[in-house]
Amino acid sequence: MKLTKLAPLFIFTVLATGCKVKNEVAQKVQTITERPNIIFIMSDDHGYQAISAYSDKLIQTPNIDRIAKEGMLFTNASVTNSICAPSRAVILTGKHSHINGKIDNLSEFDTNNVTFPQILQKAGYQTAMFGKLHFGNNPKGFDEFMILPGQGEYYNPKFISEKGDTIIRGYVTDITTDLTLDWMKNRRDPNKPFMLMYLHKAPHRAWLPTQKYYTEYTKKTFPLPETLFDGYKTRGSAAKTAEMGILKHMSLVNDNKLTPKTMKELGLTDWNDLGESLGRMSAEQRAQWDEVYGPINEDFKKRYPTMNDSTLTVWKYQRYMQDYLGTIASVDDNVGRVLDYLDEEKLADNTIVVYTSDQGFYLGEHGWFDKRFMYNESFKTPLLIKWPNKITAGTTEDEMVQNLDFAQTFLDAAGVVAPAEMQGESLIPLLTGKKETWNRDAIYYHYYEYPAEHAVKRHYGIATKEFKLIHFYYDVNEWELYDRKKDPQEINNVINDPAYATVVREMKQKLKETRKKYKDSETLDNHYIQIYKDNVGRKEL
Ligand code: SGN
Ligand code: CA
Repeated sequence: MKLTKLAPLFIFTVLATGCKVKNEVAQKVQTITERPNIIFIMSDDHGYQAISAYSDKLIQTPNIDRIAKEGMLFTNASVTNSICAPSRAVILTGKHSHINGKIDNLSEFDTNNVTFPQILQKAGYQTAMFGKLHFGNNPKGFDEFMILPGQGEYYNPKFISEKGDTIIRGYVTDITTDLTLDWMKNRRDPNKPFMLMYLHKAPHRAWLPTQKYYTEYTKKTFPLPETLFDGYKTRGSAAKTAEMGILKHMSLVNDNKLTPKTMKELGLTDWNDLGESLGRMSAEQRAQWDEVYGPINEDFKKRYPTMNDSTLTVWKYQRYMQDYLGTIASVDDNVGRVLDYLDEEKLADNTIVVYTSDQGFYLGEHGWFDKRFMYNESFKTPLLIKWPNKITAGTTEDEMVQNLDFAQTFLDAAGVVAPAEMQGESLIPLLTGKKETWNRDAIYYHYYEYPAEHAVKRHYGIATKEFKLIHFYYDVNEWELYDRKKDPQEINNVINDPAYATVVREMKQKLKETRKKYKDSETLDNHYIQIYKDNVGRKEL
């Protein structure tokens, strides 16, 4: 164990106080130095398909990949509810949405919930949060925070802190990192462990990259996903009625960056324009933007008259990927800055670094963007963790872990007993190669935000390593079953296939038991339907 920055304090105290005290101090220093620092890095809507540690078809992310190279890559990590603020509430409380009450993006987070940062702060950790929270209120349990209001903005964003609001000029991903590094370098006591939440807005819609990367990425073309033209055969009505299709629901203006002028010239109408997002750019930033996006508009004007649904889908997909991945390139650079700092300061060995997203995202699979469904791309979330003192470098873990597990993992790492109401499990046994104690065989999922943007119907379900059972219970009463091993793309719903009759029976029984285990019920389903009805019409936080 290295004493790093504690060494001078230790030596001084020992010289000054003599032998008996010497032992006590040594013991104390040992305990303090053993407690790891924790850096929780989370981006917003970052699908695992866009991290080269998982797949290098779309982008190279060498810095994020470093976390897996120096630590562990989870191939089967998922969320309990694939939407922003609810996912964050699950992470902070270690409780499912139906227990912590934050079921959607509309209601405020109930700050009577106890969160793991509050517990760590009480246990002597320094705590700080920078970036996107999206709760509609300020976080508790942090010595310092600077968060974006609501979704936040890419250019010249506003930040909220206890001292008030500030607009910081520049690009949100760089600024969030500057704030994070500034806290680590200048406002932290090096003699105490810290827990830092470093939370990117990117790559959330409407995908505005920084100049360097929109210049680079608008020149690229990307491979088409196999299910881009999915017709949802065998799927139920939820997939068919969802409004997240690239062709029909992705905005040519807001998302694909056509100007209102181009739209008018082509006689096209659209539901949205970039209003505030582009409006926040300075004249210089806007001129640089127009230099690149102007020719894209001109080119589209020439092509549009000959386009059909299929060529327009491909054009929109390419435009989507160029901007979405462009924002990720900045996240990757900035993650590299934080990892470099840890290396330079010799903090890396005893610092747990987590990289994850608040959920996965469709990058054209099933013809979609957005998330919400329990289907693979939005249910699965990237997860990479390094902790050189404890995790063997370059390992891969395929156990089913969830965002529900973070709170207990961090408390366990800090040697603090987790409250009994927390519903996850510490990942420490998996991280430290003691897999024998891990026996989870099914995980639970429940999505609520309906009716709402993207029109994804309410559903709950369970997944085992082999199968996934989903119940769409509101508006309709439909079940779907997927064979995860034989049909990883989930295009073949086998709920009515006689060959799966036994599996359906067993999975329904397991779902019942799992709902009971996590204390979810029809009564709660109805309670949240009622609460949601009261919330509809409220603006998203
Ligand atoms: C915005 C987006 C949606 C997105 C939600 C929730 N529309 O409303 O596409 O699903 O956020 O995202 S936009 O036109 O405003 O971009 S979440 O990550 O916060 O849950
Ligand atoms: Ca999100």
